[in-house]
Amino acid sequence: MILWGRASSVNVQKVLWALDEVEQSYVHKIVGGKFGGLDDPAFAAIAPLRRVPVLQDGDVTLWESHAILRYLGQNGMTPMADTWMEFGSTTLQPPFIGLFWQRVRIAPAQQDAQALAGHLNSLMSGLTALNTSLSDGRSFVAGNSFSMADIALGSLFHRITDLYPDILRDHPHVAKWHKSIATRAGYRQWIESSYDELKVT
Ligand SMILES: N[C@@H](CCC(=O)N[C@@H](CS)C(=O)NCC(=O)O)C(=O)O
Repeated sequence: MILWGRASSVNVQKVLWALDEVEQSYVHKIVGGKFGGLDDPAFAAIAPLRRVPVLQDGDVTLWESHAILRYLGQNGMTPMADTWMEFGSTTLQPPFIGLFWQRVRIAPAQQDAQALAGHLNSLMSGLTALNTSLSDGRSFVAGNSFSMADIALGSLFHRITDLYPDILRDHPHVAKWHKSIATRAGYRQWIESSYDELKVT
């Protein structure tokens, strides 16, 4: 397999973590961000949006990080895992991205306090829904087995808790789940990494 994408992208990090979980070997082609290369013809030909990640497996080419997770997770993808992955795409990740851009990727002088507050509010609603659901005591997002849904959601939490260290104080079930997935080798290697290269000052 060939994975295209810079390791500082949270969407690429999901795939790196997933490849580690399924013990799949791959060639890593680092493009995007400060590395450029998204407009190179070889990349543009396989990535209509010229965004990362892109995964190639023989004749199969996939983009959209959650589609890639589903592909890698094939046998372990349950309807519940799928549901929580969609929750990630539609509910949890959009406010996280908005918040991350406001706090990290936009110069302080250009930051919009009202937009930031809106993103934080939406993120908290998503966290509350996840916390309420996890209060049934299950170990992972989609049941008692680790799944790609844990990667889709869990990949956001290093940055969330780094930016807002107390954010899980009132979400104990999410905090417990995060503590457990954060011990996995793929999380440690790919998710728990510095995002200094993305900071605009
Ligand atoms: N919905 C897409 C989002 C892809 C995306 O926005 N990728 C960003 C990185 S997180 C990108 O390619 N940005 C341009 C760059 O890295 O130069 C996914 O989940 O894969």
